Amino acid sequence: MNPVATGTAPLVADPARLQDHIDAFAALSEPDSGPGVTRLAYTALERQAHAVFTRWMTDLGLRVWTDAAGNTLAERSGTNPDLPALGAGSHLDSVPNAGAYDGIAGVVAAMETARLFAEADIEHAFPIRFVAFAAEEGARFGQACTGSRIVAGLTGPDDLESKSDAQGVTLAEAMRSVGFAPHEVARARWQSADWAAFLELHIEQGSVLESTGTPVGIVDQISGSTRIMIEITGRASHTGGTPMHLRADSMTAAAEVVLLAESLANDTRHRGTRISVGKMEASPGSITTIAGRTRLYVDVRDIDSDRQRLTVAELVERAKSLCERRNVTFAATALADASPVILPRRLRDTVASTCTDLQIDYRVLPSGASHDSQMINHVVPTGLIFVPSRDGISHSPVEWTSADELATGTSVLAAGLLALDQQMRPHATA
Ligand code: HGY
Ligand code: MN
Ligand code: MN
Repeated sequence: MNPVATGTAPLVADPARLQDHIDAFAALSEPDSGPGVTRLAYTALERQAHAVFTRWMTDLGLRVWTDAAGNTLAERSGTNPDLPALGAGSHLDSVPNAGAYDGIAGVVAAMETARLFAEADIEHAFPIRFVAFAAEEGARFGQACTGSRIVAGLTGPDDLESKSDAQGVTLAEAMRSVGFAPHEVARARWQSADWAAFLELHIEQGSVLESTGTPVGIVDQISGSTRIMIEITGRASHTGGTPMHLRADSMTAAAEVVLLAESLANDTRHRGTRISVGKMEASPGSITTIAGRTRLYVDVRDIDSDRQRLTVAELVERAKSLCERRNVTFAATALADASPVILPRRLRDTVASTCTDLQIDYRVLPSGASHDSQMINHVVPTGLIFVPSRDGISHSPVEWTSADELATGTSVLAAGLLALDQQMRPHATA
């Protein structure tokens, strides 16, 4: 093993190898699911992606296991097995019709880091665990970061039984369908004593890095998100026979709620709040029937916890009264709620000094998207490294990050882990 002295030649990630791995994961997509990548939480395809990760990491000689939540961990031994682990990783599931980089970039960067350490026979004191999280996307069940919430103790068996997808399949049923036992997820919990620090690399999913020409972002805070389903019930009736003044139209009420949400987010009181309605279901969904019932799925994001929750309360209150005025009924159901998180300064500073040592420009910025880092930071001090997203687009087939940009971020990830390994050693074994 080569001890990594400070100032040794930096490990340089291989762009072509990174791209090959990105392409291999991107190929694992639901057949006939339309453009982009569709690999939803707790599906056979997600498990196929974990099997690929398992194979590649096993081939590198790491000890690999999958926990009760479906997260896969690969450990490279350190010289001092009594030390807690350093970690790196991200998620392998996607939203429907996604790009190829959200989550995958961080897993591929972790894999490349493990390969660089193996090829250079790098010595580190702390064991290092490379992690592929399960079920980070909330697209299917509403709640984001289920795999990492479970290890952080933020989600338990009851949650898993109560959340379901558009087909009525619960999170628990989906877990069972791919071989996991929801009632046993507590076994996957991480203990703070077992972990020293964790770094996630992720695409920015915004346009700050690209617009400022900055190759690396270091995240200081991650937005929270509150997600609700609003159900508006009117009266289905004939679109030709029912005069306008005799209607109880749930779709027109829903349209007014969507515009209300947008106006709230643009209100000067809500400078950082982002409210979206990305999904709406009208029934019976016939062109010749006035919509009797319309469901809206609302996502409220903010880096200010109070403002996030107060905005949701104001939206619900004002939407309810507009429905009363329109003579339709209103009901709101909570789907998921995650608080904003401020990531530890110490890790940010380590990644920042790593960038400086590597002469790589960086920028500290908040994350509008949620991440596994947000959850595991409850158990282990976590850092989040961003690489640029072209045109700031994500959750879309046109999502893209160049292999060179990913290689730059990966080199920072690898060097950052080794810097933490040096910095965090107990003095006795330094
Ligand atoms: O929804 C999010 O922010 C993340 O992509 N799960
Ligand atoms: Mn993601
Ligand atoms: Mn995502």
